Amino acid sequence: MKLKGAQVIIEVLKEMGVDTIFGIPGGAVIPIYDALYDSDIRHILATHEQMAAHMADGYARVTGRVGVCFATSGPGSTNLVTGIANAYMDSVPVVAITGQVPTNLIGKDAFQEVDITGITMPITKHNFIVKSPDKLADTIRQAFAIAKSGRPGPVLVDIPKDIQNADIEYVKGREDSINIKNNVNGIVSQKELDKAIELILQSKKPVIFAGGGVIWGEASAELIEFAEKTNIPVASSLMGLGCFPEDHPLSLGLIGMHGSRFANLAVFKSDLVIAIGTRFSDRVASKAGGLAPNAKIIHIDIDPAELGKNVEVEVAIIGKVKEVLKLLTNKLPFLERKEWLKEISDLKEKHGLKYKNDEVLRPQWIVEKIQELSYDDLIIATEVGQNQMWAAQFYKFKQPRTFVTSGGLGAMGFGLPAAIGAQVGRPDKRVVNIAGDGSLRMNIHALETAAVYNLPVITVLLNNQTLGMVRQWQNLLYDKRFSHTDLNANLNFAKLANDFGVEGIRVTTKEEFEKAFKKAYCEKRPFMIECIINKDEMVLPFIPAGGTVENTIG
Ligand SMILES: Cc1ncc(C[n+]2csc(CCOP(=O)(O)OP(=O)(O)O)c2C)c(N)n1
Ligand SMILES: [Mg+2]
Repeated sequence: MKLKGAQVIIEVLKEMGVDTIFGIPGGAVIPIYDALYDSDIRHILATHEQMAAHMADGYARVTGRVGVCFATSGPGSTNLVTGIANAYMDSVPVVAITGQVPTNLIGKDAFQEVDITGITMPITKHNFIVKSPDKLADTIRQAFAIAKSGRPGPVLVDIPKDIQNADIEYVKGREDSINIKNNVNGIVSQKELDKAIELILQSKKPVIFAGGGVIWGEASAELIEFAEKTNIPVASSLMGLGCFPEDHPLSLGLIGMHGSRFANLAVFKSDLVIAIGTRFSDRVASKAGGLAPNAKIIHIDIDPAELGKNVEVEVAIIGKVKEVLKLLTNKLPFLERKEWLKEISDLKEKHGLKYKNDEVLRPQWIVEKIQELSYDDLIIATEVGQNQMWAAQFYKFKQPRTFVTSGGLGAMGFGLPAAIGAQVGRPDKRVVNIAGDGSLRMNIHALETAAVYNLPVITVLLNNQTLGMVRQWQNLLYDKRFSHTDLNANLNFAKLANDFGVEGIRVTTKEEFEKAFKKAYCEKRPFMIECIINKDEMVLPFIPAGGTVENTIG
């Protein structure tokens, strides 16, 4: 069938099962948008391309599918950069399609020409520029295959305008018409497995440290089975939250810089760490060897480049975490660990997360109340800073793909657009964005998108009138020299939300919050609840960068 290049792009997206695209049109993608006009694919018009990328990212995180965004050449594509870097750092499958100036103008500083494949080289799993019409269809198919194979990540396809206008013979393919040969051959090393089993049998104080790879590897059920059979407690990185139910007796919850002291102590005292689908980021293993100084480490990951990168490991198992966990569970007997589990429950009693629960409206209470009032059935997104850490600490995640947060990049402004993308991907669920006032300022115009498409995201703004997390560091580590962290307290976010078409309610007391949240939760439309909180609230405990649990503050 003869089609225009732009039509081929839309046809291939349909082959890939794409139902939603986030983007903004422009000169270099007009042909693609023209072809989109005739298709059933839903398009969400963003207010800024960074938003489109974060929306695609949020959509991918909650659905497990590839998120797709479109941008025009030049500024459209450079606006995607933060969003692409964010997806790269957190291993999220996103395909970004950008328009490019016609091939005969490339390299001539044409209007809105920018070398976006060069710019995004270090922040994409792979990227392409399509220079010949006959490569177009397979390049897009390949982009999807790369984005979702092995360790997922973003892929960018840059398509010059003349390729979009070219006449192309299109032959329909299928979602699986391109097979990626990644370096995981599917065979798990027997030798490494045997070594792992021996270490697990010998260990008196083992812990599991689970990361986002468990979620992307769809291995939560296998993790629960493995942990229950071996009675090994499970700690989680920020990206791993939700992969193991936090109400499970074996759950330790979050570890690292803002993990509970009890969880960090449990890992610190352990003699074996079984790390699964995690990269030992410096937010967890801040000081080399300081996370678990007496432990041997078994590291299981699909990406061989992660094994031994940030910490030295005794046993490195390359493979799909789901399969490796099944193999380990089958080979191990039921193990009882009364002493270790007793030690851990004593630690929990002594060093669990706490906050002052008085009559004051406090962020920790707000997070707990959100969970209680919504019957535990939410997807939580966050911005970056204290808001993010209070959400991670006090919301008890029980299901994978229910926590959407910018982990590796820590990009303020991620939460609201990601929440919108998540809401598009999971219309059956309610998405709450726990936000900070600094971060929300960055992308507040995404509220308009929520209003226009009636996406019932609830923004719970923890308004402390400050760049709180930076202020906290200044407070604790920089002698209270609050350099440029106070924000304009006169901005009325609730009022601003109303102007964007989202009902905004400002609250200052616990009673007002409860009333407002109940209302927002009952009515299926977007809301913003602006909670005025004290700027001196802190996220505790806190292990300063480079320290260990022995340096914990709070
Ligand atoms: C794009 C971006 N710029 C700057 C930072 C540095 N930074 C990290 S947390 C933070 C403060 C965030 O303030 P707010 O959103 O109000 O959150 P709070 O900590 O007050 O809850 C800043 C400035 C960042 N992470 N991202
Ligand atoms: Mg703030």
